[in-house]
Amino acid sequence: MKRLLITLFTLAVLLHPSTSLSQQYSEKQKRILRKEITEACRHAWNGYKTYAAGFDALRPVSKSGHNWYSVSLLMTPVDAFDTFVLLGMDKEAGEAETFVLSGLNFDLDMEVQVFEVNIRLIGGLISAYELTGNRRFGELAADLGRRLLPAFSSPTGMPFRFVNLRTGAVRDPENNPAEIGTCLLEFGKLTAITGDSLFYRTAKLAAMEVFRRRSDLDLIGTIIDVNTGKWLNRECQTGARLDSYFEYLCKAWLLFGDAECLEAWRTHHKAIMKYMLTETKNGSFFTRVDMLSGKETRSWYGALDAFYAGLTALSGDTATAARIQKGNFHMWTAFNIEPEVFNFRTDSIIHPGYPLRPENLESCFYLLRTTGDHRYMSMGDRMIRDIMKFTRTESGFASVKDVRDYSLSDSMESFFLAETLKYAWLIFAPESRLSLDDGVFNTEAHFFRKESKPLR
Ligand code: DMJ
Repeated sequence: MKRLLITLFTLAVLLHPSTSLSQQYSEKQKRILRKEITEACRHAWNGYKTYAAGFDALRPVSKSGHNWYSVSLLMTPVDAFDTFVLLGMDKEAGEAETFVLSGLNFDLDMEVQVFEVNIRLIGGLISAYELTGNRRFGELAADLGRRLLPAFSSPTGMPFRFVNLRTGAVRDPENNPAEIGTCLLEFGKLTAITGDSLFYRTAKLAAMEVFRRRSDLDLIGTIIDVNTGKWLNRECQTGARLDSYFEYLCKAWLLFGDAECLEAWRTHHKAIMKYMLTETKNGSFFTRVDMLSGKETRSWYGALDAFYAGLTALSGDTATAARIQKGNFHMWTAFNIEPEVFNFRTDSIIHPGYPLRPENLESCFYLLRTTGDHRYMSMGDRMIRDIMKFTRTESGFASVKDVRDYSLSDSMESFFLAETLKYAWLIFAPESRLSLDDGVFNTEAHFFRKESKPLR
């Protein structure tokens, strides 16, 4: 009997999901991992410099450069600069700085997507300004911010998706909460830097116009017409098109002490927990629901949703965050590398790509910081090793076209340098290197220092 009990106990320990994640990392192991991640970062940058210098991004399979629009906005150097500074890669930081300060000019008769240039360029320039004190970075950020303001000229104050940098002409009123609400942090910082309150007022009004249109269940939809204020798609989810709207409400409180944003964040978060959080044997996932009825539309979850575990931890609920992260890790390990979207009830893949996204590692970082539990280092270790093993090419790192066969596609998004490698490195770095008491990361992992005076 005693032997049977011991065998059962041993089996239970071995099968417990945390067993393989119970490793404690020594200082030496962490140092080695940081070194490997720094080397990966250097490899990606060398590829960019050799094959795509001056372009927005590297095409790592064809070894060429790619621009988003007709003229390069130097997405990769701007996005990567603060990662190089954080990782102590001084030579690379100097090179990225030279690209940016000698090549960046926003006076272009060219249409850009407000959301993307805001999080990557204004975000990158603000953190560069705060890190170096070089006013030129701040001036570039403010110049781009002013050129984005005409996008908010809709009858509701919510922005159009595209704006011409020189003429202010706008296009595409069918916008989504993430692209509408994800200016709060950058525009708040621009208000602090320039003293012009218009930036934060504009971004805040836009975010609050989304909040005002929440359903009786405190949920929102996926697409809204910024001219009429009417929802065009009523599906609520935590991933694409909604993710950073929720993130910025919470972080505008942390960064600027904006109590209205805190209230909005709490309202949505409560509803998300009530109607969307779904427990399974593999961990917790957020399902998609109709904003009016709260009824499930599709049990789809993916790489972008994974950030919400970190946000939940950051906002203080580490127990729920741990269950969501268990689901995130399942998503990673069940399919070799996480797919863009899968059905968490049937464990089947909906969209099979992995474009080098950071969110799963990002959540490991926040859970590690908030709980101190080394299982999140083990998770991060597994993920970054898979990334290095399966996505490395001769000239950089490539997105995975299909996680089932590890086939690659010809793209290395700038967020790989801005976010993925930064969060990976931070997981193994001493807390003293960057304290979450001092500020918050924008949604592209650019660190903004906390403001002493509240904004509203
Ligand atoms: C990044 O540009 C940002 O993190 C954004 O909020 C979501 N998508 C990518 C990374 O996956």
